[in-house]
Amino acid sequence: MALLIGVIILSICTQSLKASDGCSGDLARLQEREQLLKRQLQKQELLLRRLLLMNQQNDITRPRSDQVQDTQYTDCSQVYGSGFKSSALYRIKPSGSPSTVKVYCDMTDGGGWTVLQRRINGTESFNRSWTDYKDGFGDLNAEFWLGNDNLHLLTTQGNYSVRINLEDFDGHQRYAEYKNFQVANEKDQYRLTFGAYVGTAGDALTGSYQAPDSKWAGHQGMKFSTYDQDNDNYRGSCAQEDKGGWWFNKCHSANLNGVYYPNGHYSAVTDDGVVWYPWRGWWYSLKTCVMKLRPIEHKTDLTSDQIAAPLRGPS
Ligand SMILES: [Ca+2]
Repeated sequence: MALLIGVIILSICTQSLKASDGCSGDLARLQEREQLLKRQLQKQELLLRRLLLMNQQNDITRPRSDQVQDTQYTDCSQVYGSGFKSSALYRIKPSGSPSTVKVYCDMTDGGGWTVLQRRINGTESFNRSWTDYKDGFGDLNAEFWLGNDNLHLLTTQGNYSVRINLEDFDGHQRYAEYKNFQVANEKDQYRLTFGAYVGTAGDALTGSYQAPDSKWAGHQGMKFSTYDQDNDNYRGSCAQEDKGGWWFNKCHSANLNGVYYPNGHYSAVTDDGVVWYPWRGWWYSLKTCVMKLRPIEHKTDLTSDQIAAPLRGPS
């Protein structure tokens, strides 16, 4: 608008007061002003283009436009099966979910994993309320909890495995996988049940590595607890003492929502670190932890991986 007014004044000035010295001064100032406004406009257009580009790059990776409206994936395994092989954010709609849910799909380890929890650097507090754990919290590209309602919907729409990838501060990696991982609804305090274990990190969830421990340390059949809702088997509150929400017993042999200690080894009043007991014990807090879900019938598309490999560059 300022530019337009400037041009009009400029035009009037030029036509009616061509010979006037005073007008020449005004004319020069207006021309200067016009150039300034043009430069500002160019800057703003450039900024807008950059913002649009950033938005396109950072936004949810959407399925091809012809599938956006028609296809609703119930989990990341279906996203993978439809040809989307990049680990990124996608929208899914688990059966029974009132709305779509933004999730991080992990397409490594055979692909098709819906990530439910991630710890990488301690930026997010996991000492959160019942409502926070119910709805989920954090940043899907960094540290987060997907939410207990989503966990319930996902794990009850089929037969799901959970895979837990762990890393310590020396760069060593281990994993644990459980079949038939299922989280009950809120009425049943998101009770946890799971089946057979395979892996390299040790079977912390059943606590069966030492038979007597499973009675108080195992997590099979445990309800979820937070600092404001104590559903554990301990006379006190495990969630308050161990500072995170979890399926506590009396209290745990795995506490993956515990306090993030930046150096691994720690000392505290209770074993409140990011703990996976059978691997590094109660007094070592892990560096990274990712928990992810996939239906047991998931099919890894090896053919496309094998085809994709030679296409990386001409030989
Ligand atoms: Ca208690």
